[in-house]
Amino acid sequence: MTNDASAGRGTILVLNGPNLNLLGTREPAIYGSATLADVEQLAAASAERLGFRADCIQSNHEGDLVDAIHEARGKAAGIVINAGAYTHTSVAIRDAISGVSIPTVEVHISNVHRREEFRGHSYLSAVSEAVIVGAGVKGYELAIEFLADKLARA
Ligand code: CA2
Repeated sequence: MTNDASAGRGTILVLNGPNLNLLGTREPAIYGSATLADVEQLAAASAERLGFRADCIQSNHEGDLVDAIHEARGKAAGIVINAGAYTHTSVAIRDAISGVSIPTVEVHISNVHRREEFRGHSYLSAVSEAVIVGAGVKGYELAIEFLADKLARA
């Protein structure tokens, strides 16, 4: 979903990875009750409030996420990414983030450090400006606020 209402300060790409299309349908104790559409609306409203446009993309495919990051070059001022399980496996997404030099914030809805040990390692954290975990879907709003603040100071 793209929100075209306000693009004064540019676009923030909001990327969601595998299985996040199932948000709100199962596992509410871990991920809450908000749906992906709710998350994208929250991101669009947060971006618009701060003078940006949110370009929201969800894919279950690693290469699609890599392509979306590449396509952000010259278009997006910042990236918010919840790469889902690819967080813990994907050197390709890490290299894409590092290759485009766009300030990126990694978001996880759940507190990955309170869960299985494998979720405690992220390939993306070292190439991200900030990491927000365990704040629920509010994490997307916090990430956009962080990027807006950072871009205002750049
Ligand atoms: O906490 C997060 O945001 C995660 O990125 C979510 C991923 C998980 O693999 C990461 O370790 C942490 C999984 C998203 C799956 O979302 C579902 C939502 C409802 C029902 C089933 C899956």
